Amino acid sequence: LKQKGCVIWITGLSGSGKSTVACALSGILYRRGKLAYVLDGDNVRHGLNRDLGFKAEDRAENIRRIGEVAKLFADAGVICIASLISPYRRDRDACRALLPAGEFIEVFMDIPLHVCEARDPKGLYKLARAGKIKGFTGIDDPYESPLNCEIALRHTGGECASPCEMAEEVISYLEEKGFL
Ligand code: GGZ
Repeated sequence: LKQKGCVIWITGLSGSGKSTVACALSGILYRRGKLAYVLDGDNVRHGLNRDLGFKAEDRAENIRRIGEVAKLFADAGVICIASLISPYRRDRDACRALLPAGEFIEVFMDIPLHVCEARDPKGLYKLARAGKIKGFTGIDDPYESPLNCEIALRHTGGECASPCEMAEEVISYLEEKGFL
């Protein structure tokens, strides 16, 4: 196998664009003939992690399981893209510790809460503000920003880069580090 596996861990608030960037990224990799697989928190919660809710312990377990599965994919030579809020630094660092140095690439969707909230693609922020969802990340549950992530995808001034531009930034990083 010529391909070196790794885990691209995309963290950020709900509505920050994690899934969209993950999808754009996997599309680019597919077109380049690379084996990639997306583990999306929201999707994995329908199957493997359907027993888990959103309390801190449940989130920790959600992240732990996805981290372990991502590691298996990386071991198999796959570029595994994990996209989940993963709000706690400790949980993300535990996933990082599962992989050899350099093979865990933390990507922070650095998008301000007000931008995510204005997007509100599923109307969840509105429900959280109305108190109909309790413990919603960014509203009444914490989000701990990464302190030393490999890549931060920023919101500069008035506009966000497009999901494609963001995915290309990750691609450049992978090229630079010899994964592509
Ligand atoms: C945060 C919630 C919550 C609460 C439901 N807090 O943006 P989405 O809608 O489509 O994806 C979010 C998803 C969060 O699952 P993760 O597995 O990514 O979270 S974690 O890493 O923290 O375990 C959101 C929806 O589920 N959602 N309730 N209370 N997001």
